Amino acid sequence: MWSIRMRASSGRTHVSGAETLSRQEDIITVASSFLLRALCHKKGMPSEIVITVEKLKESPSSVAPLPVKTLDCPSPEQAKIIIKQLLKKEGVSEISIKKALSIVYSSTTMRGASLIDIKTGRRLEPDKSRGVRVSRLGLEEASEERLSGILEKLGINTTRVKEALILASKVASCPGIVAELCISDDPDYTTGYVASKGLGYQRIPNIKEKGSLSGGRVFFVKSGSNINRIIRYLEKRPVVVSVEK
Ligand code: WAQ
Ligand code: MG
Repeated sequence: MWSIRMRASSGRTHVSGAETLSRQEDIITVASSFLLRALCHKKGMPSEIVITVEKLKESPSSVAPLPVKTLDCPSPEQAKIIIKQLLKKEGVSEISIKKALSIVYSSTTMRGASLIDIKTGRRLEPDKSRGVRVSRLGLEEASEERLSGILEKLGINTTRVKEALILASKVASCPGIVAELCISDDPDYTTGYVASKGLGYQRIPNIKEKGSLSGGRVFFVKSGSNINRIIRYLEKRPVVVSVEK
């Protein structure tokens, strides 16, 4: 198995990124689809595109996809209420929720995710402007059709949903991470989610106003966790999502 990663930027501004795992025979197809994505991004033409193709040193472990649910939500105001309710259920404190909201609703976006202590609201990622980028994640080949089938039934079988669900399923499997909050930084994409092992993947429509440049991800971390270990898992540990028959 190979890890394929893409990052596109314009000066110091991050334009787009993507990562997946691939079999050797699919490297060219996957890498060119990432290149195409970088060249056609809504946020504009990047001035630099980096594609990394790297053979994995360890074989991936597999996790099940989180169960998917789409909530009713008419507005960003309502979305904030829903986010608070869900995160509270997972033991995230008021102050940590506030901090997270200020990050994901800010118009300065990061390339990766912020890590926030569930009690104190403190940010734990070493590089606050970049964040932590989850990498080395993918979908087991035999599960591709099964996952498409599940999402098809829900009317959401898109690359974006698939990639977000795969990411959320890896993140939820990371020891020490309690929950995740995500808003796309794409101005036209207004559905976000809250995810955790217990809550599953809960989609929130109208999480932001159409045209808004804000977006981001926050991973909520159990107090006292070993941060380096968490980052190593998120960035380096190969994980594939596998759907049972
Ligand atoms: N690791 C960590 N953070 C990431 C990663 C990653 N691999 N990829 C993106 N981010 C962060 C980064 O701060 C981006 O600004 C932010 O997340 C949003 O990324 O069910 O499209 O790729 O309908 O714009 C979720 C809902 C869509 C899908 C998420 O995110 C659905 C999306 P985007
Ligand atoms: Mg985006």
